[in-house]
Amino acid sequence: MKTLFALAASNLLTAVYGHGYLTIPASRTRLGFEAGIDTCPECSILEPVSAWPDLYAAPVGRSGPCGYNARVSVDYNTPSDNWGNEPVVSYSSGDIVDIQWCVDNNGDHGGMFTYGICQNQTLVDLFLTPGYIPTNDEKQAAEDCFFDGELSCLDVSGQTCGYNPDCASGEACYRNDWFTCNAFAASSNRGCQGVDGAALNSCTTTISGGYTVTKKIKIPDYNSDHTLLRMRWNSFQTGQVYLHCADISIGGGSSPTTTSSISSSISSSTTSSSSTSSSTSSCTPATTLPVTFNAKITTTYGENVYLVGSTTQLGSWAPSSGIALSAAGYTTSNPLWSVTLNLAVGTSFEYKYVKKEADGSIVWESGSNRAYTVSAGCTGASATTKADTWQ
Ligand SMILES: *[C@@H]1O[C@H](CO)[C@@H](O)[C@H](O)[C@H]1NC(C)=O
Ligand SMILES: [Cu+2]
Repeated sequence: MKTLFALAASNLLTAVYGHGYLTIPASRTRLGFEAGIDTCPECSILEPVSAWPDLYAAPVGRSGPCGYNARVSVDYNTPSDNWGNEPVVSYSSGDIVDIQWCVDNNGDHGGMFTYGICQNQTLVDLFLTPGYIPTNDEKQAAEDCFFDGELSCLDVSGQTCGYNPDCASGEACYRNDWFTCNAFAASSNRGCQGVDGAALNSCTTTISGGYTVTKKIKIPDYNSDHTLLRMRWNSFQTGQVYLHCADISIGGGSSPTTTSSISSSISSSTTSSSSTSSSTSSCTPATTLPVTFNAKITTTYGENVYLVGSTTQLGSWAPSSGIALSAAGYTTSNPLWSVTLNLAVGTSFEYKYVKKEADGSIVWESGSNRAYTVSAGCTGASATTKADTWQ
């Protein structure tokens, strides 16, 4: 692993120009490029951020789920004359469809990519309202919702799932090397061997020519006359995340279509923030506070997950004394293991997740220890959430 990182760092100087963007369905970025507004569609980048190995760590900031291209000062989180006013494609619930993005030849930085559909129309509507640019908080809330609605590669039966985060570290499908050509761990797998094995210029980029990267997704059981498909690529080699949206519609689902106006969502968020501030005025500082650890960890039947850490409460690094997590919220598309602990305010500790196999053996996470500090709060505060992904 060390060697790989050293190699990646030395490539950095020559590979900083790469990048990619969602092409099928036509993303807002692609439409901006085709309209002549965006001169480098593959350059819409959230950077510098921690993009690896915790795929969920980096806040989306101004980039939002749909991307902000700083080169041309275009925010794709709001509709314009050329994108966002209507769906570019209609899907039906249960459809298996090809989704494609285009990576530039000069720097397909490896890592993982994922697609999501946020099933909260109130949130998505913020991104469909002409003239309205969502706040950074709204962008983050939507991104969290896209993570909740992550479309698992494994939902498409028979699909090879390398490069997708629903494969856990250690599984054969867990891949983070070059998507297409010139693998950066080069000696044995140099050449076009990646996701599509596609030819140079099989899609359009403005820097060095693009290669297509295609995967199938399964459209979820959901209805919306106008919603968004979000692509997120976490680069392995650089501190970069690529975010893009396409406007789509989905029919045929069993859940009812809901519509709500932007004004109602804004006034409800104003109401909730004012009620929060009024409750803050009667704050009794808490000595312990609840913290919910939400860990995305793909497991097989018979495997269980424990949190083990540096404090006695967390088992003093002995897996046999660790805290068991619950799989009550676990689904294929969202492999969630969860536990809520009451922790002493001000405590700092380190921890890791372990998998306990059916035969009792223990598998530790790789990487460095995770760290957490319990910050101060009021008595009765609801749990703080710590989102983690198996590393
Ligand atoms: C949808 O998002 C809004 C705005 O964040 C939130 O108030 C509402 O509770 C969410 N609805 C559901 C069903 O999660
Ligand atoms: Cu790049």
